[in-house]
Amino acid sequence: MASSQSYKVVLVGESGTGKTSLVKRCVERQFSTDVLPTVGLEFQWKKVLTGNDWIKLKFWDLSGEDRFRSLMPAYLQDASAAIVVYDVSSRRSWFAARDWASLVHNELGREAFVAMVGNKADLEGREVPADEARGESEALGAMFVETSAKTGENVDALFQELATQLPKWSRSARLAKPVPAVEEPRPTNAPRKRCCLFPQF
Ligand SMILES: Nc1nc2c(ncn2[C@@H]2O[C@H](COP(=O)(O)OP(=O)(O)OP(=O)(O)O)[C@@H](O)[C@H]2O)c(=O)[nH]1
Ligand SMILES: [Mg+2]
Repeated sequence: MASSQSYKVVLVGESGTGKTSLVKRCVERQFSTDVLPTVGLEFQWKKVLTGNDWIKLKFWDLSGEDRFRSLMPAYLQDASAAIVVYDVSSRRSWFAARDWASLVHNELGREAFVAMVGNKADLEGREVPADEARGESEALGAMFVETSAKTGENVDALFQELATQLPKWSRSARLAKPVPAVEEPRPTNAPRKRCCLFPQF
């Protein structure tokens, strides 16, 4: 019988970069221009099939607003991975993303699985060149990918890659043990590894 493991995945990054939209695209297959800013924290989850195993990704989606910053240490506790989101049309959000990655590393250790995600790849007027972000992400030991929650570009690939890498990562790093399903919150809303999909990582 196929096994099942669950992992806590936190989404961080400047407000408005599209964290909630990425989760919504992944879980509900939808995109909305009317999505409201997250107040505090939102939970969602998604089961992803990798090989014979169902991997449950439990998303902790925190508001990017500064007033919620003090929640970060508690929020990051026991996280298996962090998705750090920036907006490719905002250099400021990229600088913020680098700060968020440092904060994640400080809280979870240098071995934390971090994905740097340049969202809104559909927009014209890019301010963050992909090559620059990829290079800096590699230097940070983070996976890198550009996505669009609007068109769906690379969104499934991102979460599929996460589900594929996390079991290997937690086994080898012995960092983030799968969290028992009984502890999971209810959803709201009513050494580095080489990735197969992102060979640059
Ligand atoms: N063009 C485009 N717009 C996007 C994309 N992703 C999100 N948006 C829009 O960006 C705005 C902010 O998206 P959210 O998902 O609320 O951003 P957030 O990071 O969750 O923001 P906070 O909850 O405030 O931290 C919304 O108007 C979305 O419709 C994208 O890939 N492309
Ligand atoms: Mg949000």
